[in-house]
Amino acid sequence: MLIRTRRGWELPESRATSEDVFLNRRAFLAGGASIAAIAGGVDPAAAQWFSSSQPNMARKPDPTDDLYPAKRNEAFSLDRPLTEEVTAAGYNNYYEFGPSKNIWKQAESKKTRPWTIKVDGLVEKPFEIGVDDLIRRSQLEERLYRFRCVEAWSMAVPWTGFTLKSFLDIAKPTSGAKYVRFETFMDPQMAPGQRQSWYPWPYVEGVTMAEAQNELPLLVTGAYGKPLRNQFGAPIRLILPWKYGFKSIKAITRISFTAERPKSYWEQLQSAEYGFWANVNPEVAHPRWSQATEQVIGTQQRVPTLPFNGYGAEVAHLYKGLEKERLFV
Ligand SMILES: Nc1nc2c(c(=O)[nH]1)N[C@H]1C(S)=C(S)[C@@H](COP(=O)(O)O)O[C@H]1N2
Ligand SMILES: [Mo]
Repeated sequence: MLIRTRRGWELPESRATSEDVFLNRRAFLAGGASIAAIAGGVDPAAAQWFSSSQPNMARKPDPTDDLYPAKRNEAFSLDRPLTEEVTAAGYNNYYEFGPSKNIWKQAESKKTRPWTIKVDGLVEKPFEIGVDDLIRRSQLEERLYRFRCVEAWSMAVPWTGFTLKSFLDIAKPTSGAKYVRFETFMDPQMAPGQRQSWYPWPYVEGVTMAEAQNELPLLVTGAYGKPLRNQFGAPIRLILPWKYGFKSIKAITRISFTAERPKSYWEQLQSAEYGFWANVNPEVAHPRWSQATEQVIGTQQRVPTLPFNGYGAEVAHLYKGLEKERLFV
């Protein structure tokens, strides 16, 4: 067995671009994790290091197999090639299963059925719905979206899902609802990362009602023309293509409508570095690295990062009058 031990405080700063490098330092000091998550775009060699183990591309049968591939919505086209499935499936952030990018294997232990989603808070009537029920009641479509992680790497993925907007018709929020709060499953037995008590589990994210009503946010249930793989956040996740990747929460079990702004997982951990809005902006550097360019995973290319990740025409208007807020963190 190959054991990589590198003491956290010895990481060269140029490679320390991971969202949780700070945490790993704490973990090392506490004698915890033995793998440092130091991948990101700054050092392409580091990115290759993480994709050195090829994911197993065989898939188990899924109760929604008959719904895929869904019809592609041609309105969402790309300025770059799609990332190869095997590349995207072998380079993930999923801290419930560990701090490395190479968690596809660990994520196989996630049990994705039965799976229910609790809908509560400021809604006409709280309810629970089985994920297959929800998927079959919704209109699935495929969209090609760019995806930009705050660590300055990017990919382009054909996601399948339904709009968050369409889900609002099912959830029926009341007029007092100002935010939508999403929560990931909590099961430390199944997800070893959740046994690490210095993380504020479960993973939480949120958007405003105005953002939820926009055409772009997708509740994603598939990728590459198939039901979602575990490492991508099966059976259902959010995708917000104009925001840094950490906003796109995986494996959702609860959706709540609130009057108060939810405090996300990363904000709870490090509010100096991660805030609520997290809109992609090449001009606002992360406190520890530039956001001007991004490493396209699976290639040797670095390309300029676009404001709102190239989706400004669709979403920039949502932020008028909010200029005083930390919109790009
Ligand atoms: N529940 C949960 N959701 C999550 C994460 C996570 O660790 N746990 N990581 C986030 C981050 S930092 C990124 S970049 C994307 C990665 O999505 P991908 O693995 O499909 O590329 O998922 C986001 N959603
Ligand atoms: Mo990320």
